[in-house]
Amino acid sequence: FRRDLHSVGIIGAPFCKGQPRAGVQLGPDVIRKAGLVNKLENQGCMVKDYGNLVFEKVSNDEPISGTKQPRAVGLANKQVADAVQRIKHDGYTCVMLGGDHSLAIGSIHGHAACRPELSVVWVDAHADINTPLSSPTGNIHGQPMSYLIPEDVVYIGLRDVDPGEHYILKYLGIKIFSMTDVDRLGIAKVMEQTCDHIFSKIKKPVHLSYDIDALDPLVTPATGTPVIGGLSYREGIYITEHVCQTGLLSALDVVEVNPNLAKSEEEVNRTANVAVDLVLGCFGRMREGSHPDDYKIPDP
Ligand code: 4U7
Ligand code: MN
Ligand code: MN
Ligand code: MN
Repeated sequence: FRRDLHSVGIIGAPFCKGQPRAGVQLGPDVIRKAGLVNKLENQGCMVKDYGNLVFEKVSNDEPISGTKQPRAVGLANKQVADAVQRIKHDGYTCVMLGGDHSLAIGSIHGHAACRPELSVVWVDAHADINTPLSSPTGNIHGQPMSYLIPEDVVYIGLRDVDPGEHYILKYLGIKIFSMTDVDRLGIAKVMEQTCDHIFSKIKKPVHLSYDIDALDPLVTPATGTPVIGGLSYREGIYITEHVCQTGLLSALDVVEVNPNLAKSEEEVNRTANVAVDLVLGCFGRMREGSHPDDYKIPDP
């Protein structure tokens, strides 16, 4: 029942230009307002909140061969990469709160600058591996993986993959656990096999990129591209508990929370609370409970 000491560095990235729906830039503050920092501290974490990045307006950001707002996305990701690099350099496990998923370009790039051997676990309804040529929408939040070349990648939760993306995944032989695989194997086997895959040679630092739309829309309704048939709350949390137990989590993204797309205040809170629970699961929260090493039963 050991409680590990986690030091957590949080960076907010209030950015929405990797996709067309306003509101996802409010994600970092909505997640903080659900009590993220306090709850992490209450479970024994050392937390430093680096605040929110400030993104300057980019004018004349015309599409380039269908790809939308490429300059704004490029500049924002440069800032995210620098921030993540700084937080890793300061010795923290980095938590990047999005914002849309295009920000994973900078988050993983900055992380890889400090930990070149990292592996990626991508939890998402979508594969986000469209190239500018294969993309049906031109939205860069559907493309980040195509700009990244980590060696070890595992996908979990896929259920809405474009034809071009499916071709790329098969062509490159990328390990995927679709929702069909989650149904067949159960989440425990999926996580066992995920770790077998990424730790087959050496123990590598893990970058967990968690798109909130991996969960079922009933669990996390406030998001831009919801897809029916997603992970349950329990499966979603199990992933974080398992990654935590490896002791190798080095950076985490929580992205695509969009409070403007909720049908009620309750849906905003539901989504934000689940986002917080995912972070807590990554940093030692166990559903069976836990206690500090030096815990003493109170005297009568
Ligand atoms: B998210 C899509 F075409 N594949 O490329 C695309 F269906 O970060 C959706 O996972 C991408 O939410 C979803 O635009 C991006 C579309
Ligand atoms: Mn998604
Ligand atoms: Mn995504
Ligand atoms: Mn989305």
